[in-house]
Amino acid sequence: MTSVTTDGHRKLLRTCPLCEAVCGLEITLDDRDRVVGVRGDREDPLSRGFLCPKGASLGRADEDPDRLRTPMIRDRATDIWRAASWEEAFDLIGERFPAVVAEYGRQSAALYLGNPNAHTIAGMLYAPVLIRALSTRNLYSASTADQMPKQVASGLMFGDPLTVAVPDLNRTDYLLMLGANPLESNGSLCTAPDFPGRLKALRKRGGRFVVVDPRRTRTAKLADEHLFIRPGSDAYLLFGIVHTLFAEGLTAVAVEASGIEEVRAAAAAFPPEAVAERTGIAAETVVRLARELAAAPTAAVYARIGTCTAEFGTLTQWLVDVINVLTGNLDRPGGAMFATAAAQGIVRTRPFRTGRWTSRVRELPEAMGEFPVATLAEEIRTPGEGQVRALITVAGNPVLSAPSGARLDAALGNLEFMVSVDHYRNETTRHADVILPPPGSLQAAHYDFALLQFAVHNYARYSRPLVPLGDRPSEPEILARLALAISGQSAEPGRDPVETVDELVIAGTLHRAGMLERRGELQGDNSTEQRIDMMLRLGPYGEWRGGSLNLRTLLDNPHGLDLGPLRPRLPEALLTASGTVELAPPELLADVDRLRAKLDETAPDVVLIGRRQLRSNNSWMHNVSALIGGSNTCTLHIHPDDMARLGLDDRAVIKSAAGSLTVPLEPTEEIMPGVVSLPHGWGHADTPQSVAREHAGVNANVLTDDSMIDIPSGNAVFNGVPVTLSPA
Ligand SMILES: Nc1nc2c(c(=O)[nH]1)N[C@H]1C(S)=C(S)[C@@H](COP(=O)(O)OP(=O)(O)OC[C@H]3O[C@@H](n4cnc5c(=O)[nH]c(N)nc54)[C@H](O)[C@@H]3O)O[C@H]1N2
Ligand SMILES: Nc1nc2c(c(=O)[nH]1)N[C@H]1C(S)=C(S)[C@@H](COP(=O)(O)OP(=O)(O)OC[C@H]3O[C@@H](n4cnc5c(=O)[nH]c(N)nc54)[C@H](O)[C@@H]3O)O[C@H]1N2
Ligand code: SF4
Ligand SMILES: [Mo]
Repeated sequence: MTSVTTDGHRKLLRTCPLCEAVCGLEITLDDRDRVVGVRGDREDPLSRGFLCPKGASLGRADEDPDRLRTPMIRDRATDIWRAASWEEAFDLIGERFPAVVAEYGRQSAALYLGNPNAHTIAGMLYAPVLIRALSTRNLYSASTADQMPKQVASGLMFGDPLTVAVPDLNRTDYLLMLGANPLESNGSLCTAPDFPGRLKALRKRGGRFVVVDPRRTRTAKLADEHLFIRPGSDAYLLFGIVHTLFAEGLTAVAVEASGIEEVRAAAAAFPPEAVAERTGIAAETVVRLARELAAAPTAAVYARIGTCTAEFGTLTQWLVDVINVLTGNLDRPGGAMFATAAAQGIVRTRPFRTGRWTSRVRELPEAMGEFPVATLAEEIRTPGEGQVRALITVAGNPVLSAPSGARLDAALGNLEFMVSVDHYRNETTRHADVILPPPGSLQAAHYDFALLQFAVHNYARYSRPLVPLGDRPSEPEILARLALAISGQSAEPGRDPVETVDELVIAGTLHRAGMLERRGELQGDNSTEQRIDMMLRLGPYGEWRGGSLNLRTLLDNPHGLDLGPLRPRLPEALLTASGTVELAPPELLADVDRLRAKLDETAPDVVLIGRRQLRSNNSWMHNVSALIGGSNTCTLHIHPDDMARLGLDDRAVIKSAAGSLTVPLEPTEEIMPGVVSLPHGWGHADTPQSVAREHAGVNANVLTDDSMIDIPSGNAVFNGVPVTLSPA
């Protein structure tokens, strides 16, 4: 949908691809397709005009002159980069990558998929082609530095790791939020544009909002109550609540659930008095929280990254939903519910499990087909059969985002061949032999296959590309050609490699659905659109499932389509062996022993946690000058009492078991004594990105330790890392 203004500018609509809030944007382009304005799309039924500073800078990010626009090839002997044609780049990959695999075997190849893949059509629909072409077990992603604990807990309880409950934010009467700061992050595993507005609305309608965080964040300031908690101790707090619910007869289970007695028995070891010291939260507060949750007409517990990237991440995520079940709030309006996404994704038929195979060096179990990113460095560095020698990264910067980043940095230097698909030469891609740059986000079509599964209101929106590709390949084409190149094949002359992929997927899907004869009905300008049309038709609102939704509907509704409030989905959504919500998976009960054993351990003097910044996006928007400065700088938050106690001035040396850094200090009373906070994603001193280099900061993950993981999920531990501080 385009409207042309008098000055020849065009206003176009699309979804913001930058964070999980999926805001609708109205973008104004001039006659040379440059972005002259970005506004929130007021007619988007979900985001209703909301926009944050990052979305407003989308044009600046796309047009950043430091972005790569042509493939780059590095000469290993001199470390000098040169621009190359796409043909030359793919030819080189086709020559070198298969040669490494031929010499060392399939497992010598690895793939790392970074966070933006969850936002792009390329990542969701075409990265799987790379996975198939590689056929290696060495698959890694940002998921094990992020939400894997939630997926493992959900997978074990509900049978499917994508069946993740979200707080019914628009209707709940009581929200207990742990380890999330949506006023900076705009929310995660809870797709809710204008999260701040939704929280204010909750309070305005008389609801209660409680935040648990070692920092008094902007989100905490908006709450009715904020509780400081010792980092890494959320599982103890939640167990204290579970204990109280049983002890006081406050349970009111309203879904088919099994394992209730096992949970009661496990919780016996965690009475509120026993967890108070470890959490820093008084026993009577724990009891009160349990009573409030039970008494509220509806309530939801929601926990995010602060609790996932912690030593007991999976247990914490499990206990969140245990409480949602015990208080009768799972799957009911106002409680914790499951979205009904419009596009049919992977159809799973068997209950989720982990550990179907294990990693070579540390024998860590796979989860969702991946190994923990915390073991990637040692898989590259440890000699032997199956040692990783060739790596592909797509939209990731693990040197800054994975634990023990400095170790990984060194390990990448040992690879025999590396390819990166990325806009930038950065801390990770500088190790590549070839960088393949995707086009700008406005040159890509957009549909949120992943994030709409976690929306707080059912909704769908499809955007066509706003700006033509010119002579550049789309990211789907880059991934499809890369898959061919690493298999030692080249594209068939006259055949579009994306179309080849799509035709196979469409035929396979329709065959399984017994609908091959309907191939001709699929509409769309290209094979990607036809594939999306198929996924919509086969989805729960789809034309082929008794509804009416298809691609045409979304094209006719460019502001997005309101598909209604969340609705109960159990028991249909369950894929567990028992057909019930399984409250006591043995894999999780096994980890409770570890939790209990650590209850009485003496806490370290000072521990490190992270934080997110409104005008930042993990590691990669620090080259957009409009977003840099102010609160968006890399400083260590520390309580003034700790500064005085440790004799610190404006800078300090901070040391952990993994490494040490010199950091500028920012004293603030909004952090607990004994806790310090450093944002991740910084550390750009050696980058060719001109703006980011001037605001380099330090890499927080030099301090985090890849030997520390959450056992059931293999997830990295970023919060609660023991550190010492001394004057610089
Ligand atoms: N502006 C901006 N938005 C982003 C991103 C960004 O970098 N910048 N990144 C995006 C990504 S990839 C994600 S995954 C999401 C994450 O979204 P959120 O989960 O909201 O992430 P944070 O804002 O880091 O909030 C985590 C909070 O956990 C607290 N915390 C730390 N340790 C603990 C602990 O042990 N217990 C408890 N209870 N709290 C703890 C921290 O103090 C922090 O306030 O944000 C996304 N949105
Ligand atoms: N200490 C600490 N570490 C953390 C976290 C923390 O809270 N604390 N958070 C973790 C979390 S939640 C996450 S998600 C990870 C993120 O970890 P990563 O995904 O590894 O890192 P990002 O910084 O998101 O890097 C994204 C890369 O993708 C590129 N890019 C952007 N858009 C596109 C695109 O459309 N296509 C392609 N091909 N490339 C693109 C960018 O240039 C950038 O290089 O970091 C984790 N690391
Ligand atoms: S909140 Fe997220 S989706 Fe919305 S404009 Fe900002 S970056 Fe984009
Ligand atoms: Mo993330």
